[in-house]
Amino acid sequence: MSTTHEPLKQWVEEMTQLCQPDNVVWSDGSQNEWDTLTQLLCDKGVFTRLNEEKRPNSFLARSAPSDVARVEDRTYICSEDEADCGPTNNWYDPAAMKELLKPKFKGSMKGRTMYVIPFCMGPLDSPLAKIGVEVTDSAYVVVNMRIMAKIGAPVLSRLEDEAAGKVDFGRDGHGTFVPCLHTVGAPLEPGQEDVSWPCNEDKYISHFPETQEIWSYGSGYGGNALLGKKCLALRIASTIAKKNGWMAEHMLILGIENPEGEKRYISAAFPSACGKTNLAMLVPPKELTDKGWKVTTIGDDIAWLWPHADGTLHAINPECGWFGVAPGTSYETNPNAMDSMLENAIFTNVGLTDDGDVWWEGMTDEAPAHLIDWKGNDWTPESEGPSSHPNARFTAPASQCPCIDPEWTNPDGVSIDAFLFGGRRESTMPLVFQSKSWEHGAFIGSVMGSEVTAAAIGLKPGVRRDPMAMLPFIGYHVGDYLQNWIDIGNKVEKLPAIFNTNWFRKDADGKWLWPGFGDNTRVLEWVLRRATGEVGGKETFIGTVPNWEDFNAEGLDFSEEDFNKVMDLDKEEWAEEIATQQEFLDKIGDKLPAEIAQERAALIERVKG
Ligand code: GTP
Ligand code: SPV
Ligand code: MN
Repeated sequence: MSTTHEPLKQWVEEMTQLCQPDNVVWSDGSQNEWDTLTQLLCDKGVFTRLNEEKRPNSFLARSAPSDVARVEDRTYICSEDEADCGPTNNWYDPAAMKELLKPKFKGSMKGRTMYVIPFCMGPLDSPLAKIGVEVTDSAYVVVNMRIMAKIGAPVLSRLEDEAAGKVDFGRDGHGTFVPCLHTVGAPLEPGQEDVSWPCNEDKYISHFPETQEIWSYGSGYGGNALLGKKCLALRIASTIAKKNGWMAEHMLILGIENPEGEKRYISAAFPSACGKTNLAMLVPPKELTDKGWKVTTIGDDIAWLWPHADGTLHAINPECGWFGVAPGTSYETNPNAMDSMLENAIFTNVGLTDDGDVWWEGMTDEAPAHLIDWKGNDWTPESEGPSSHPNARFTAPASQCPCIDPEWTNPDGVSIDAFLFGGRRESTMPLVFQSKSWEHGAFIGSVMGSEVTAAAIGLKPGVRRDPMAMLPFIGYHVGDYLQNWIDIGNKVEKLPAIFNTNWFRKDADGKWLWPGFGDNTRVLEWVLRRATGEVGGKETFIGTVPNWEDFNAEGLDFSEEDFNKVMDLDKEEWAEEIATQQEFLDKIGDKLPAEIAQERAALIERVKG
């Protein structure tokens, strides 16, 4: 296979010259290709085929212990001007980065096959869709990409037809693609035996926002290697969105239907491993389901949003699958995720049961008596350390999710009524509050904080500021990013209402103050009733909070006293909170939007008052 798209053909030829693979294979995205590659991965010992009866067409992979998550300190934004990168990203001069990386990429695919994967983020016929082409020496990447995006022949012919002037969907970047170069950085000398997870200790996840290119070196894991996800759909897309007046956000999108049968959509930005997948596909508790509350899923990780002609913000999910955190996922906490991965799924860094299925911490109350752990060793409940890595993940097709929303592939997207921001906060942050305005909401998002999780390696433990959960994913200056939020506020007639949530508050003994998971529907109910103006609230210095009378705790062992605890506002904690918010805002410097500074000043006045 090759292509009639001249620039693509030329780029693939250049990459072949540079990386010197033994051969080049164009991915067509077919079932046959999946069957061949998964078998090849089994033969090479990268994959273990799971029990065909228990988990048909599904596979387990174990990564190298040094390659288990995103590497933020090795992630670069290579803008011409350092000032366009901003204080929250690692900057490198684009020409210098290419000079640095070229010798590393040179011959990096020796002894391996180079796969060429045309992929499309967003519905193929959406004007917002972005086409990328990833060349990679990892077959693991190809099969994961097949779940996470549309790949192969249909994408390539769309690109060729656009370039030849045969079709026009008004796609931004008509006829062009984002070149995405990926190698695990482990060439094989003739006769050299391969390892099951090749990678390189040296890692570079490099983005060139001005020329819209991605060069990723040395890692085979997740967001480092599946380049359509964080690299394209967030870092590169966020720079395009800023330029063209839309938004690329680290947000889930869910649909919620009330007992009157009215359907609305909510988007929520929580940092990595802070509950987006869980909220996106939550099952309301019985008392609410019986009344007619229903939740459906559009996306669990990324939302692209734009001011729609109908006067609202519309959103699409650019992805086609879930790349979700496995530990903690169970039929108790997230049955829809569990059902999504019953077949045709890939599991990375989880435990293998004696009957050829998977297990991880939290999947069942009782651990199996014996497993092979994520490092390939025997494991029993007495073993030291968990059987699965804390950032172990499942890759599963969104189409297999029982609560997938009928609109999930609609190129026109869905209209968003509310945004939620939130992180993991043991203290200070109440269960829920509403912003006073769009600008106030943007301020709340800009100083969001969260206790760090295992989704990225090398981070200092503790609370870190993570504006709109986008800290590691903004492809440009954080101040300009916040300005984009303010600007969108002036472009949309009927803006979503903005809320902050915290499912993770604890008491003095370290126990959760809120049951979370399905019961979060109770918070969503209040959010919707506020967004539609059906219910009042109590004004506080941080925003509007629910009155106990309006909070639906029906059927829940949760008293007014419990509610007051999880909603408590402690002025001493808030004084500390505001001081640490300031440390972060100071870093942004001159580019901090005036509206954000004003909202902050107003908060300080209210706290004094
Ligand atoms: P990325 O895929 O990394 O962007 O993260 P995500 O936001 O999709 O994370 P995910 O939903 O997979 O988060 C999983 C973690 O959040 C697990 O440890 C869950 O137990 C925990 N979690 C999710 N929802 C809740 C909740 O309502 N309450 C509590 N206490 N924990 C929750
Ligand atoms: C995240 O870390 O936010 C993820 C997982 O969604 S990864 O794709 O590895 O970035
Ligand atoms: Mn994510």
